[in-house]
Amino acid sequence: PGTIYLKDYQAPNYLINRTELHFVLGEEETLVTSRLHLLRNTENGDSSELILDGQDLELVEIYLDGDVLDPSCYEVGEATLLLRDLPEQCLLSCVTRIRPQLNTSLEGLYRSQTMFCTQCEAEGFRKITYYLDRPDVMSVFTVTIDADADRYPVLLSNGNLEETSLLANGLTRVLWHDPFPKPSYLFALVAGDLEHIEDSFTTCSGREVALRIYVEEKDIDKCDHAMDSLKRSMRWDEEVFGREYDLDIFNVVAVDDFNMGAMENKSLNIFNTSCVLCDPNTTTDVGYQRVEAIVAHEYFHNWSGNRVTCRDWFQLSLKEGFTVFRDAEFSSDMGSRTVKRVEDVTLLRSAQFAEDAGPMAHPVRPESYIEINNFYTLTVYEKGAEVVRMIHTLLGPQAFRAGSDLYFARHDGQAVTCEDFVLAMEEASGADLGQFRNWYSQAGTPRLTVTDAWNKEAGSYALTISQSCPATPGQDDKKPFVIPVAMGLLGDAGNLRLQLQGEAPDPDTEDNTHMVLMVDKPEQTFVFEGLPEKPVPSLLRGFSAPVRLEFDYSRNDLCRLMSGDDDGFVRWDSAQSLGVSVITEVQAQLLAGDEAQVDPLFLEACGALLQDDALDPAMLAEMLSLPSENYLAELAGEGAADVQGIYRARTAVLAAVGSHCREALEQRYAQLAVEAKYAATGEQIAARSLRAVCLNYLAAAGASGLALANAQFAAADNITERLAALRVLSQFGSRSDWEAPMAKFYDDWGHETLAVNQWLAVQASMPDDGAIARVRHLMEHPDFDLRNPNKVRSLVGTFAGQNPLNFHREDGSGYRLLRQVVAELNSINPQIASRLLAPLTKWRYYQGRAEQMRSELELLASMDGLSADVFEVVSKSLK
Ligand code: HT7
Ligand code: ZN
Repeated sequence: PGTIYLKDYQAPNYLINRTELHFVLGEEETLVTSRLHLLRNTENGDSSELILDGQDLELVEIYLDGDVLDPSCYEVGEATLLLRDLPEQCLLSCVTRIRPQLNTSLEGLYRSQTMFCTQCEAEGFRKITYYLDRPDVMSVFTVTIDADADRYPVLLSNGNLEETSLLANGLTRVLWHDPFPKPSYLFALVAGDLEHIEDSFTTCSGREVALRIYVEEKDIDKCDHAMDSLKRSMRWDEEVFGREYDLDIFNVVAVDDFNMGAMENKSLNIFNTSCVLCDPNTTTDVGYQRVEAIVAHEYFHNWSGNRVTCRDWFQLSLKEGFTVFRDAEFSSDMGSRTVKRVEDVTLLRSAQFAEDAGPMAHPVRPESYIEINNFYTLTVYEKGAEVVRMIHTLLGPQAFRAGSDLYFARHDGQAVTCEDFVLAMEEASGADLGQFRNWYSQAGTPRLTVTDAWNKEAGSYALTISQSCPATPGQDDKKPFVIPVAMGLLGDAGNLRLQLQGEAPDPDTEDNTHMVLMVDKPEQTFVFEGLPEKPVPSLLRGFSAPVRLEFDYSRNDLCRLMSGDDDGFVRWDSAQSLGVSVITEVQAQLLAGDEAQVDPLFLEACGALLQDDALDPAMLAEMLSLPSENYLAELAGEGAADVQGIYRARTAVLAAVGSHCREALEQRYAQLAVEAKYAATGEQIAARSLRAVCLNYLAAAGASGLALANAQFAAADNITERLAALRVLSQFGSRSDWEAPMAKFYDDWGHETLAVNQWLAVQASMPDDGAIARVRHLMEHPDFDLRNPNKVRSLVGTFAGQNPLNFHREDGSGYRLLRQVVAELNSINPQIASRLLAPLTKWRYYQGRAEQMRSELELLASMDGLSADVFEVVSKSLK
């Protein structure tokens, strides 16, 4: 497979002003007739040759302006249709035959259970018909669908339903028209026997929008949370970004077989069932929050993605980074801003930083790819959102909103670039983002090293900050970034007033204990004056930039920040740093053959947190959660991650806290029991999350915790508490502790697909020696299906990603298992195969495992029929 480069971008030489599609859906095959109204794009030369994209298509008929096209005027290639001697303006019509029933890639038109559905982003439309399948070709679509209404009473596409009729052949025909020009990746079609719930939303200008969520009949009671989330999102986007919805109808459909979470097709969002259905017995608290966030994310795309779209796929972060930023702001406004930030930073630091340090590292705006599906990454999404967040920090909320308004007004109906976004931000604010653009073009996580110097006589305190960025594939030397470092200085009695040397005090600033330092050189020193005492610096407040920060804090300093800083994020981060330092120390003790001695300072700090009734329980739960094994491995650095050592040390620390704080943990656990009926409210969710953390410590410490978990499992009226108990039993108990509840869970909830998926995931993450045999056994379970991405992710994805102890077993059996599954999936669903592969690509990190991991990658590389998706990841990982 070849490499595609950003530098080679060329505008299309034809435009497609109107696209008419006609589908005849059948049980064996589907016939697609396209009528493309072509116009030569004279801006781009005057070639009469046109190359359309097409994959796995059978061309049945082809006409130009109503006449059968002479075979000398076209050529069907492996993935193209070449047309010669086209007039400047013409109507090209093709009939193609496709077989959705055999399409296991879940791209293009395919079957999920008994329904037809589509997934066209990024390049799935070319599996439906020959087309200019690229985002800068925007067209007005009219779609007719003929189908048997007994099997498929619901027939949906984008835009408005204009006609329904019964045909002489007994089929039903519907006609949908979408007045907004859109690229092919936003096209959607759904046909099935579906039920729906309906509601309405009145927009800020008084228009009524009909809102519908379509699901299988059995799931009709699980749609209310998504509907409420949708209405909240619509209101929020009006209030915060001034964005109003633009059609009279907005449909959402839930499908079981789906490669990602959801898809923002114009007015016809398609969702993975796991990201839209909610019920207390199938959806955890985290699941409810996820549904709200994803519904919002897809809805927000209507402006950031659909009305203004990407010129090419290198610009993917233009819509994804911006939309993730928007959905994070929405979630922060709906719940706790600090907790949301902590969750996002946890993901960024444990997974995006690793991606940015690995063989697939790429800038937020990549410069090349082999398979675009491999670039729907944490870097493009999450780091992309951090880049937008930094612009927000640099400009301030008002100028940022002015920039966003200008961007939407200027580019409505266009396909544009990240540069256009930055230009709008600059023009609306007057800011110069010249050097800031390095965030778009340079990969890798910058490292900030901070040192301090206290001058008692002068009452001055100097912070010297130097930045560097490690080399990444194809980028050895990096230019300095612009890094906003939000900060404060903590004194004995609280946060100190900040006065920078050489700067006049700012009379306008009410809050003079908080400041954002602009770090834009390799090294800079900031001197603060007028200080009564040596402060403890509170750095990177709110995680104001996606960087690694190094400052030599003493454990006492960390404890002070943890309990006394004004910034919730820094309080949490200090607790994490303390946790990392204590676990690392215990790891060294155990490695030396000594007993684990957990620093009493840490134990006391945990005890103090548990007594802090003023802290929001959700925040307390975050502060008491130890850094994950994956994060600890990432911190260990290349060649140094000892998974077994990390696991043993982390477990020893859990047990020590559990014993030391037993009374306080038991008390909190008892106090937090939710008596009321299950509801996914902030208050109940916070209580359950802190209770789960307490239970985890207690179970790590011994039998009484396991007894509590058993009782919790038996009494629970919701899956959140059931799974929390099951997890604790299966992590810390022996077979006799978890076997019966595990079986009971399946007996009770085996009929609910989404509950079964979580049951698979719990078993996939168990640390015991039987894990690999169990995963292999579960792959034979009647509920497992390699063609269903949710099942694969729950079982195999969780095993490889969340069970480091067993995935990295010394005998290599974990690696072998993953390689075998990837090899099988390669031909079934290449997108899922290559995503699943990610844990193997981190072979450089794991002490003593590099050879085994590499050799599994080599086996994959030598396979016949390797998909472009897997080829790209394997070949780049082996370099
Ligand atoms: N824009 C979408 C990204 C996407 C996708 C979704 C479902 C299946 C396959 C997909 N390929 C790309 C989802 C989003 O970010 O909102
Ligand atoms: Zn998105």
